[in-house]
Amino acid sequence: MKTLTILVFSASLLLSISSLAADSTDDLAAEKRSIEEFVSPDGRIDIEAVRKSGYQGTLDLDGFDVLIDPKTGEPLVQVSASSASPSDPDDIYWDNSISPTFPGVSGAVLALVVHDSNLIAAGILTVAGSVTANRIASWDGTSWSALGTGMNSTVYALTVYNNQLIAGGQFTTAGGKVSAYLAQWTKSCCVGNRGDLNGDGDDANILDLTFLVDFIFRGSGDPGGCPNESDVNGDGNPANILDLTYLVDVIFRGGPVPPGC
Ligand SMILES: [Ca+2]
Ligand SMILES: [Ca+2]
Ligand SMILES: [Ca+2]
Repeated sequence: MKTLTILVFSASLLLSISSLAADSTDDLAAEKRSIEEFVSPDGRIDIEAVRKSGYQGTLDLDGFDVLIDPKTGEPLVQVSASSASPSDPDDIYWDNSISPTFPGVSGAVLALVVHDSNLIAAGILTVAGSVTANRIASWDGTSWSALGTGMNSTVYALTVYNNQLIAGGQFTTAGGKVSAYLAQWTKSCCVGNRGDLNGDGDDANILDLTFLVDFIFRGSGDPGGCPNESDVNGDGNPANILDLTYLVDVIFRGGPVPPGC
């Protein structure tokens, strides 16, 4: 009987403690109300709602940032950028390998597009990975590379038009050339058909032939600047004897025009 009395006493004591704890939690909650209760949809603090509630005391700012409207000086409330759950199960799907903490890109990315199987990122960045990439950079799945010397100011938009990458923004030069606000990136040095070995813009003429003869037999000149143009027959090997015979065929025997780039 004595044991039963002790048990009943212990149980009622536990109940008292737990209800006391619940009461004190309620009291704490009542002491501090979230600012969320008093924010209007446009992010302003609804003083009228505060007055009507009759509440006085601390406002809980957890999950919110308070900013000052630069024009009016009025406080503005917005959901805190850091309030997202730190351990959402779907976080496993985010992969930071494209831009790890260091050395990802050095500034904001404002535009993304896929061009020529690469991801092109542009914005205000000036470094991507370990390369200098002024406002635009290319990600090939493994590493970053620059697109020439890039732009002298912010790139806001990218698109692909006629297979060419087009950038728009506040820049006035692209690749060191005047290119106000719009620029086209021509990745391939080869234009149209192959055969412009000397790089003068004309394909497969006598000047290209003499250039190639000089290169093969006299070791002068360098058609390596644009391998696709100097691979006249398109077999993957630039500026060799087969390209020379192809070129001779084109010029003196009416052979087929060199394949496209
Ligand atoms: Ca050409
Ligand atoms: Ca030429
Ligand atoms: Ca060839």
